[in-house]
Amino acid sequence: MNRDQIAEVLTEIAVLLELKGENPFKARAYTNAARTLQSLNRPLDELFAPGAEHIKGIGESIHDRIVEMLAKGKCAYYEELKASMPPGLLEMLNIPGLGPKKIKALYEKLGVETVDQLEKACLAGKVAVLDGFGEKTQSKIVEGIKFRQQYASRHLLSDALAVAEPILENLRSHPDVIRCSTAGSLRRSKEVIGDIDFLVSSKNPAEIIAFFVNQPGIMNVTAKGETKASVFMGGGIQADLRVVSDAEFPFALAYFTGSKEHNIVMRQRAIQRGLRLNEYGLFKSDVETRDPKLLVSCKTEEEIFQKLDLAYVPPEMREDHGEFVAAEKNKMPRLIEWTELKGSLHNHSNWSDGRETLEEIAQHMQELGLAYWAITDHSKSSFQANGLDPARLRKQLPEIKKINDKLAKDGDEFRLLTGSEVDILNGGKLDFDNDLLAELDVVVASVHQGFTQSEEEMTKRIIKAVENPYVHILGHMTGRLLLEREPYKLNQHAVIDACAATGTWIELNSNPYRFDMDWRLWQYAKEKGVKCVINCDAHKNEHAGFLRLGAGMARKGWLEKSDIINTLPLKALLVELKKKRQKLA
Ligand code: DGT
Ligand code: CA
Ligand code: CA
Ligand code: ZN
Repeated sequence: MNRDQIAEVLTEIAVLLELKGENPFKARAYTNAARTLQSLNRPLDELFAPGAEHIKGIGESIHDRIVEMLAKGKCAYYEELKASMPPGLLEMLNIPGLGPKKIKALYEKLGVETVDQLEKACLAGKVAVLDGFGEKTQSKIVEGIKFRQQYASRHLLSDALAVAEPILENLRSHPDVIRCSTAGSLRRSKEVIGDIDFLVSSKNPAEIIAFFVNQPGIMNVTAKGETKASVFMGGGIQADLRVVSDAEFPFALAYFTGSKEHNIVMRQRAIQRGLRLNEYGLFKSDVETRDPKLLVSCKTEEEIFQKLDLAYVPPEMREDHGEFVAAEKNKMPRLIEWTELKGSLHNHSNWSDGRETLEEIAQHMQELGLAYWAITDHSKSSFQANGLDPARLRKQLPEIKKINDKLAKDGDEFRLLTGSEVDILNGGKLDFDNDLLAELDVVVASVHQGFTQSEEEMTKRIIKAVENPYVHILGHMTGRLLLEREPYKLNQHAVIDACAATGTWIELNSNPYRFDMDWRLWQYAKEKGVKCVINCDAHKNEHAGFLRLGAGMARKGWLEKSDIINTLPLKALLVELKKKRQKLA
């Protein structure tokens, strides 16, 4: 266990003792010991070596418990204390305004053991009438519970980015900031974010902390120290900032970028080389240390990887998903850049449930500098999305041609492509006949209803659809909506195999609720030779921006430019769009 972890256990022991109603001096001794521990600079291994002099402010029994934690990685006394108490009580400590004393009273007088029970008791007015509580405290607790629910929740990548990017910009322009970056899951481009992590290097941490906690959009400052702070942003997203010296920056960046799983392997590699890697540095030492005299200096993350005989691993790949094997052999993929994407092949217009007209879409996407944009409105079975029947679709085709003719006449190279997002019906039949599908440039096939089938039925249904020679792309493979709807049951590997066998492409749907197919499966798909299409599934012009998020997910799936169909220029794309039909039809 490291210093922070041990200090945390000591602090929790103090709280548990208070909750138990033990002698307050005993509890305070643990709190003080935790603080003392944090303030000592020498390595713990030295301070608590056998025979070492006892430290002032840490009594005999606490000293022994620290020695135990260093040796065994756990503390029996703490485990016992915790086991003797309903776990919900500790959880209540996270509610603003509730301390051990109040929690103890609620437990003893109302039998409240969980946050849920506490909320019910408040709503029934039972808390207000207790001695030392009152109406005001009761409503504060209810508020605190609501706040905590937001705190505990997780957030879409897009929401976290919207909050983080302006703050990062502000930090970057502060004169005392030397280097700064996001870290954590946000930097790794995870599809769902717990909290936002910022890292800054500076010679003036106090100034940076003060600047940070005064950023616009901050609702509440939950912790503020000399070199770190935690805040709540609008939307209930928590953000942490750490300020380090510039020499520490690359090590802290690598550490706080994670993932935890990735870090563990990095640390192991360091140990195998007689080194120690932690958030403070890489040290020539075979025990945990932060002694600057032992530091192997690295100016960048790249150098840290180098010292561990690894090629640089981009943040998106740091998931312990095979990156160490690739980096050892210097066989890293050259990951896709979103600027290499030339358009999107799954999008809607106001003919179905999209917002803009065909003309507005064409103009906007052309202005963005894209090369093409497929219009794939819904088919008739998606009546809730105003899906097109064959007659309306056949009317849409000449409208698109008209726009393209005008573009050609003006010497513009941008083109709309015709298409459909055709429903995969129960049993795998498509919503349109092949005759009609054959007239379209791009056919995306997706499931939009009948989500509750068995895995076997759903797998058969989708495989049947991808076997259709006119289906280019399998749309949002699992139907999941992140934080809202679970994926339907599906054997995704079997579907990938079927796509490989038929030459069907799989969509990486870049809508931040979807990111479907999941990044974890792309390495397998790539191995099988399946191509990816990074699609916006745009329902508004502003959804073109999803391309960047989708590329982030593709990077997590190790995808390169050559794996992704919509990096092709128009001419090459049109050739590719004919291949499956030529082979199978
Ligand atoms: P999140 O916030 O849940 O979306 O995920 P992360 O990865 O941002 O996690 P967070 O914010 O708790 O911590 C940021 C990074 O710090 C994490 O990715 C790895 C590193 N880290 C935090 N705690 C530990 C730990 O106990 N051990 C190791 N090896 N790394 C840790
Ligand atoms: Ca985080
Ligand atoms: Ca964090
Ligand atoms: Zn769609």
